[in-house]
Amino acid sequence: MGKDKSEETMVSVKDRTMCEATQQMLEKARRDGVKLDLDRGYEMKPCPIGVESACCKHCYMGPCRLNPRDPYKKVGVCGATIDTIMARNFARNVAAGSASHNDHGRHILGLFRGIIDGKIKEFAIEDTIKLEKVAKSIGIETEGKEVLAVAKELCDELEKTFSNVDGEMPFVKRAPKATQELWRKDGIMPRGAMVEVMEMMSRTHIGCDQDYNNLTKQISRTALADGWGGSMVATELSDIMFGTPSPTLADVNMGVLKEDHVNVIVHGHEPAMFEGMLAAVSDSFFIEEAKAKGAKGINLVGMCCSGAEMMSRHGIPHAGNFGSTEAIMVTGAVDAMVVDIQCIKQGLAEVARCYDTHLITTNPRCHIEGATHIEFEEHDPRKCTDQILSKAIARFGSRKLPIEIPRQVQTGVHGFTHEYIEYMLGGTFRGSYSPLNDNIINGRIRGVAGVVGCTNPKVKQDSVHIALVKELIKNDVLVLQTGCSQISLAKAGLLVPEAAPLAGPGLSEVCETVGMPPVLGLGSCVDNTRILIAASAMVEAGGLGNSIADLPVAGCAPEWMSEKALAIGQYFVASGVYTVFGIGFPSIKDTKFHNLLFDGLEKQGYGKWGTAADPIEIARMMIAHIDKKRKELGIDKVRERTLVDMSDRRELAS
Ligand code: SF4
Ligand code: MSK
Repeated sequence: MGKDKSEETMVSVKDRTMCEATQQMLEKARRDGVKLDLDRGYEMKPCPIGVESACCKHCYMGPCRLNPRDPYKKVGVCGATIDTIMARNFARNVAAGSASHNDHGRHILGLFRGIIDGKIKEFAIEDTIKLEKVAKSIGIETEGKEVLAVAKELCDELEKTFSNVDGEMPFVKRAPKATQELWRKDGIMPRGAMVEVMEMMSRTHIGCDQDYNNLTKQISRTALADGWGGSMVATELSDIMFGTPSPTLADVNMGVLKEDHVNVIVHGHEPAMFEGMLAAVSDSFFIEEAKAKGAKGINLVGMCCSGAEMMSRHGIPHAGNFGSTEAIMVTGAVDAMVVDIQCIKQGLAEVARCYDTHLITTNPRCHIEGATHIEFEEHDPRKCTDQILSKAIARFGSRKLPIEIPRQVQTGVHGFTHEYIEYMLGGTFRGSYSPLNDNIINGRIRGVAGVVGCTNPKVKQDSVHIALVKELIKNDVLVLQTGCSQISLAKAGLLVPEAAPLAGPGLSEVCETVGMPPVLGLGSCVDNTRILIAASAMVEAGGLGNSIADLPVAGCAPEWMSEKALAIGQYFVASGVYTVFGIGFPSIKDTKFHNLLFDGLEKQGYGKWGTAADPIEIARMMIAHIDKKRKELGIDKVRERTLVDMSDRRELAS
């Protein structure tokens, strides 16, 4: 039988992913005649006009296509220029990303309110110390008040994050004063998320805002409403309700599946359903049921951001990131994959069908054709979780397909937070960011980088994350990670203190003294807000300038794919951080809009965007920015003195 065209063009599995477990499953899927996202991504040839954001379909006089090679030659039917078209497209991406995180945050707030009102009894307020700290951070007086009274006040105040139509979002108070002043001066202080997203959508309608400068202001405001709004609400209230993470050992990769157990994977973003599943799997009734079917027990594992959050908080094993969610079902060992919202590929339904796995949607905002829907309700979690477990146990009992579980498992330390960084470096009694700042000022740590975000089948899964982070730590840049990127590096074995020798001499000295890894995992993609708070704490600790834009820090999403990633990138840029995206960026080089994002914003006192595909090039750009900030702060000379190499020493001695 002749090969079909797609088989002829198929590249080696080693070129599709760095992850050996995913390679093994991709190979098996090909043998089984099942197509995975990793191959679909290779075969898809994106529209060359769309990829550069040179087309508009905001009205039906179009769609209008401009020429990315000669972008000012033509305008749309309505007269829209390339700058307007790119700015409006970017604006709607950011609005969608911000809406996703705010929707997540709003539901977490609803759960918090349900607990306070006594309507939800299955969850509780776990971390009262954090409750008090967060309340105080936005000016709520806590002295002499009962826990529930403080919680109620915090809940009412945080409601404004979403519902405000005027004024300022509550959590913006946590940003450095100078950063806040810049936002006020430029009229981009976020009010409420709903109004920002609504205004962004309205301003990008045909015939409304057609000045890329003015559009960019609302783009920043909508993005800030994510980072300092819904995402921060989600992170902080999840910590308060489910416990603030602290470093914990956890296993990562497909080898966490167990052939002799009922395997249940939870994948998505909101922690409530996963927490509900965690409570249900320890019910002796289900353990006995599983045993009656010949299983040794029930094995609950996470994937993607839900997984990263539960791993950070409870040490639950993590089976893989976004690029492995289809591949893992090829093992045949997944008895149920349970999903809630965001980053759930529709392709999972077909792969689940091929491998006789239950794909179960649980959230009213995310149904998938072909999946079973069992709705999760926070006031009665067991109604949903028990049905899921019964299905998974029954599937275990009737497994027909051969099982093949890749062996790879990597143990690492996860669960760092901005609170823990403060404690780890400053100790219990003098917890502060001053020791971190001191190490930056004395040059042992050159700067701090946030490396975050998705994997994307346009590039070899995990490869850019791993090469970039290795290059950064080698150059004494401390790396903070979240989301799927954290899982890439965990699989590569860098989230352990033993990875310290891979770092440059200064960073490895700090890691060895403190006993920390050179790469700190902070959780899921909403937990990028932990990086915002850490950056604000660095400014407050002193010696590194007055605003986030002054800090020797940089960010990167090297294998990004989602609109949420663009919203995150823009809130970092608008907060003052140089942010580099791999894969490509939806704007055309040398256009006015592109130049504003990649240069003009920095001149206005913000961060700026950068883009490059090669990980070493990305690292070089980030390090150059960190060094530029060190020079502006006048701490560049200290570093040169601190990190003398052997030949310098010989020279000094002679
Ligand atoms: Fe074309 Fe203008 Fe309509 Fe966009 S808004 S599709 S550029 S006519
Ligand atoms: S899950 S947004 S693929 S990090 Fe948050 Fe991963 Fe990116 Fe989704």
